[in-house]
Amino acid sequence: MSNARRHFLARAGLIGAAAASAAVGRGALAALPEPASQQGAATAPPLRPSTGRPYDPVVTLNGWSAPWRMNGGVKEFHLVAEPVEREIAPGMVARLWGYNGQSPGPTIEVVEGDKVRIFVTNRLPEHTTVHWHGQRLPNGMDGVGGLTQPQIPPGKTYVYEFTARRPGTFMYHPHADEMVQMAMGMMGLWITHPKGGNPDIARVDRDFCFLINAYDIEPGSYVPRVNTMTEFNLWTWNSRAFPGIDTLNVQRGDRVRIRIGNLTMTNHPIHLHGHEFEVTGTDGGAVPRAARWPEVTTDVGVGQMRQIEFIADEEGDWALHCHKSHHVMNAMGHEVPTMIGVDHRGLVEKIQKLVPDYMVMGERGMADMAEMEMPLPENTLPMMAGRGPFGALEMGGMFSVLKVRRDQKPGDYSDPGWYRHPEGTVAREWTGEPAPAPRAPAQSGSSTDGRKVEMQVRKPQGHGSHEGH
Ligand SMILES: [Cu+2]
Repeated sequence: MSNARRHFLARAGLIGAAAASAAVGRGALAALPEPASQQGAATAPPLRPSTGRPYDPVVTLNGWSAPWRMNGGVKEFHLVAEPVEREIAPGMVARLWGYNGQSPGPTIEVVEGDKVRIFVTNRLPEHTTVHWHGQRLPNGMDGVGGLTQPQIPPGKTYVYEFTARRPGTFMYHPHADEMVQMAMGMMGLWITHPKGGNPDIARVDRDFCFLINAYDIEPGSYVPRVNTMTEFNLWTWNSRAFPGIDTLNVQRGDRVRIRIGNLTMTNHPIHLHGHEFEVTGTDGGAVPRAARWPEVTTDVGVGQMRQIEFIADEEGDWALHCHKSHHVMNAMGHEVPTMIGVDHRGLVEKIQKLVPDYMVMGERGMADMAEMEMPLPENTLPMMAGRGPFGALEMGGMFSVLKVRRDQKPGDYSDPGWYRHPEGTVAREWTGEPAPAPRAPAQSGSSTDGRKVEMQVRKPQGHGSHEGH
């Protein structure tokens, strides 16, 4: 080895040693940020920022927000696309694809003007990308596989970099083998908080968010069918179905914001009881104040986001749900004919001689099904479930409760239990004179001369889709 060469190596070694002692973190910052991971489906408390610009954090229903690290003024996040196990509700686990241990992935929270770098590692068996829905960004950061970037192969990590230019409610999801990857649960929320005051963005006391998603998981199985177009059987918020969706617990008088994004194949009219709200923003940004109007239901179309706001000034347990009645149920056989008004007595006894377990459902409506303890295949949720202070709720799917309490402390998101109604404020049984008996019923299964007539009530053939109901 020449002297010059030896001299060069010595100098390089010295420089290296000086740099290492000056900033131990520099080497680490050149490496990938340690990806955070979440195992359970509990609602994490708001992640208060300890570095970067200040903001009021959101609460992701049955989810969490991703931690970041500051690297030379850039906020760095690390998403890992991977197979995950998600509890849809107690009693049922789904094998999905998601990010960082769960589906949906963690909510990413940044502030308007932040420079952001997101590392995306692909641990799926096939390629993927991430599209940052609603963002202003350089075209090559838009995440459309094949169009704006090569696909991210399994095992590789890609880097996305852009400035969060516009405050608002956004989401992220793959733009690669989309039908499969979204049917498998790959999605997450992105919130860009305003920098300083914004005339169209109010400060709120509670800021909740969730994504609407849907799965088709055959009773007794774990993996969604990925080719399903419309006939999903699990209607979920953040990959949770009632009674697995946490309640939204607030203090009376709070200004409450709820941000909702829809990544299913159909629209969802989201309905809140007891209050009127305004749509204050979409994924296109804040709605100017003069353009807002009051609503109690807002339709969230496919690929849309809505942020609603209201003052929670009525105490109680207020239902918050999708208004499509088939979306507040869990997996069920839609081939069940409508049986209301059909008299099965006699027939059942005959069948039971052949099939001892035979049971008829739906003769008096389907409410019985919420009370009945029917044997279910393993890993299957009952069609209607959940108990309230007055009995079975007969709900499933996209249903939760806004709990407004006088004494729910600021920052306390814990469940206060069921509402205690003030005396005399609950619907009650009439105990006076009974209602008159129905008049000779031409419409209810008897002919006018009192003879029994046969009634056939069936849903139209070919029903099976949730669309159009
Ligand atoms: Cu719905």
